[in-house]
Amino acid sequence: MRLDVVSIFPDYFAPLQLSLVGKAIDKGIIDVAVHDLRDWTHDRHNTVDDTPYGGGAGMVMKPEPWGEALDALEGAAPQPMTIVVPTPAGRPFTQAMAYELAQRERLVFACGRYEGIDQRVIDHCAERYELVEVSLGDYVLNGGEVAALAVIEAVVRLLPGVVGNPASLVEESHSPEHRLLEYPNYTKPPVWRGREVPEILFSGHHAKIAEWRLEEARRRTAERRPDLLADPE
Ligand code: 97T
Repeated sequence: MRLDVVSIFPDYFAPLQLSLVGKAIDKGIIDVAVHDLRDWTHDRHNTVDDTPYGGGAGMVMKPEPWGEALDALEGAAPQPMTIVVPTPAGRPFTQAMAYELAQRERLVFACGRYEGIDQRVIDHCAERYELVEVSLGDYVLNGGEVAALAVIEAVVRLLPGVVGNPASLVEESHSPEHRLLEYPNYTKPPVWRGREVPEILFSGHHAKIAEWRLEEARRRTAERRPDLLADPE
């Protein structure tokens, strides 16, 4: 999979070299290119934003640098592009969307700052490419960079060969097979600061353990995320 990221803060993406995503790069499973949007400006101040038509607070990202950036990326590699735009006005990002995006050949992350990107860029993307506008949740960030990092990690770990044991993808919270929060986990020592590991986990009775874990997962989900139990999707 090829990943392109366009941002006015390319340094935000240094952590992609680390950990599991970094290993996926080293193994050749993904190819990542981070681009500075200002490379596609032509004025002395490398201007990427301007005041909003109609008035209001904040600044809007100008369309021209984005148009040139997308044209350049389109010409740089042959795979069809899926444009991912993090925005608080997007569809809530889910594990199901991560599985969907993991099937694409090429993802291009367009990270906006300020109050967002001129809507004509979004409309242009929808017409010319596959476009996905995603939100990480109902809170406000300063820009799309942190959201893009989260989406990249969620997607890349689903690619074959990235996570050592693919079975671990099945059991985890929000996997399509298991729409529950994860059960509590324990390791050695058996007693820590007076706190014991639940007895059932020493029993060796695998069916009973599975039943206990499912019950714990359901209890947690009911407590913290009742919406997951109600949602038939
Ligand atoms: O708050 C934002 C600003 C810009 C781009 C994305 C976001 C955001 O994404 N998920 C939640 C908030």
